[in-house]
Amino acid sequence: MKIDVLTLFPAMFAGPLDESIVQRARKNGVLELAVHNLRDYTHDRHKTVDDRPFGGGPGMLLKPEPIFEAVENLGGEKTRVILLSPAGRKFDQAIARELAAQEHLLLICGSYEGFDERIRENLADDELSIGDYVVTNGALPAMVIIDAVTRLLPGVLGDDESSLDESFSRELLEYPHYTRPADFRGMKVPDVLLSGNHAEIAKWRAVQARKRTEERRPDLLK
Ligand code: 4GY
Repeated sequence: MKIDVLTLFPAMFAGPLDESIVQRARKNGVLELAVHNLRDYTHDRHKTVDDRPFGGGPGMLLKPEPIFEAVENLGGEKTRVILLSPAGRKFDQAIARELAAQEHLLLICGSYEGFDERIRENLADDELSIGDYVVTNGALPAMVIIDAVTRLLPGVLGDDESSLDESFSRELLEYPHYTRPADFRGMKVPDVLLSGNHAEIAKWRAVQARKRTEERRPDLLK
């Protein structure tokens, strides 16, 4: 899969995507990632990417010309062009799976007060939000989406890493996990997990996952 990112803060992407599973996917050629500075698609002396809203009001908007030009340069037939802003549909594991099936994503990070509406209406295929809060710009949201999508690409996760996706595939939270020591400062691991009775252990885990989901995330059961 190819992912292009359009941002005013390309330096923010150094680090998170150079580690761990995403870095491994890049090295293996499963993910081809390129981060582009929106200012490189301007033509004026000041590299202007923003302007004041018609009708007045506070703040600045991302102007259409550099973003249209960038998409025309970077995009093709099979590109899914995605805006990132709090006004988008809420990103979740189902959308991550949907995106992981695409050939080419072009993620456009929001900045300032947001986008000129014509970008939304005439250029974007989709608009996504990572949650109902506002961060300073779309770089962190883009990295969240890239990370969640990359780990779903075929061949990226090894067998023992894959299991974590199951809790959301089953749409339940994970049951409680314990490792050694069996008694840490008097805090004991539940006896059933030390019993060696695998049927009982599976039953206990299913009950715990259900209980935890009911308590913390009843919305997942609806
Ligand atoms: N939440 N999900 C988000 C965000 C920064 C003001 C529009 C989010 O995706 N992006 O908070 N982005 C804002 C800042 C203008 C983008």
